[in-house]
Amino acid sequence: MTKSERLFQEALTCIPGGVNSPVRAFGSVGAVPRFMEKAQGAYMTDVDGRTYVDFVGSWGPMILGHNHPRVREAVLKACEKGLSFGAATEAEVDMARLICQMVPSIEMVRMVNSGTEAVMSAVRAARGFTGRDKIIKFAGCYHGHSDAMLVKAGSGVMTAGVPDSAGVPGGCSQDTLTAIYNDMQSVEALFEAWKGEIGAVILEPVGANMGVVPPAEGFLSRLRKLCTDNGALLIFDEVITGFRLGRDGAQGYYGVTPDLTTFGKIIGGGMPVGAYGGRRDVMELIAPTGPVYQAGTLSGNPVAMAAGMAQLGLLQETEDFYEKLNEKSRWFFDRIQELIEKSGRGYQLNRVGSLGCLFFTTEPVVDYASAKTSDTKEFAAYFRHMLEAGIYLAPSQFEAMFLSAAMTEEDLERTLTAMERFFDR
Ligand code: KE4
Repeated sequence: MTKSERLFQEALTCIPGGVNSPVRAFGSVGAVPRFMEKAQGAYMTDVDGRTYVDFVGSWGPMILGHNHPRVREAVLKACEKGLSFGAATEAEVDMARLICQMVPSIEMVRMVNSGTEAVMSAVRAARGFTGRDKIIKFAGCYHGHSDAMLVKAGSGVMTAGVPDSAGVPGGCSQDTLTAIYNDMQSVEALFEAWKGEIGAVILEPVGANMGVVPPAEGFLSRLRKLCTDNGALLIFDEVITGFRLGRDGAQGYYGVTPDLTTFGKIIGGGMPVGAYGGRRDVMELIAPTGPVYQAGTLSGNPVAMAAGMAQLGLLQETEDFYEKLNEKSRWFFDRIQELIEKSGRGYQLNRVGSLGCLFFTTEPVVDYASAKTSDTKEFAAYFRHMLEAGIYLAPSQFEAMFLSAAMTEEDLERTLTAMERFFDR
């Protein structure tokens, strides 16, 4: 029995599913989760001493690679002054100013502790600002586990959101309407059916929780216009794309400005950090200056700020950081495309910047329904094959590959070789 197997058995006795977040349980890929011991640069090493090229990167935060010395040193230095004060600190001002500098649409920003908290708070701010309860989300987009976001995909135009989890009262999800990603008609129909009642539209500007699904040409700009014309706020959930696609995330990459943006992952440099921000006239409604309540014991924690500032600082000051990462990613994904063509299997590859997803389906993947045509059994076999080859992928067909600046050409060639062997088996 490996140490991971033993630890998993023990974990199952005292943690639901043996994990602190469901996807880590490897439930859909038929393997025992690898318990990780340490990580450095592009690699993670499990408790049995096996090292992997890591394409999960803690689900996005590790864009520089793991344990970057600048980030680690900043954290250790901050720890020397104490771990948490529950009081205002200079670090929070520095962090807020840096985010506002890097993302032009952010006039004010509030730090929280996770992407879930950021989305929950941004939705509340939008409802408070517009005085409207209805919000529109898109099937296949994931925005964390707050009640209003856990609604079944695919409800019809007139039907209120139906909970997609036990424990979510209908009252919490009835005001969440679901549209189809990349389908403007489905959004227009909801605005028509609920005229004057839609407070906000929230989406991942690049879908990355149904695998990777880029916005169709003009989709984001048409959503922008629809929201403006109807007095609704446009919320970009950039928990994944923020500081990933560029300094100013997807909104900079596609040139569309939301009213509010949510962040997570990269802004914490590996520590638990989320944030939401945007228009000053909206953010000034947040307590204590306004009637929209939101709070958090460890929000803006000085050690977490030190990690986030170090990471964002490196991203801002490193010459051509994104050009280099996106060029390396383009080269890598082009090579995968060649392997797919050579295999004759017709699989689909979607990619944007350093995010990508290989779908085990021959249907172009443009939304949740087409993503779901993927053969998840074939994906599971591919996942296990790659894991055995020392390549650590997200244990689900409906996640993304996250490339990091630490990955070398050799790491990527090794990954491509393992992929080719799978296609040739
Ligand atoms: P957290 O609460 O997990 O920090 O963030 C929630 C969230 C919000 N918005 C987007 C676009 C997200 O992708 C996420 C969380 N992403 C998943 C991975 N797809 C986190 C991994 C997990 O749940 O363990």
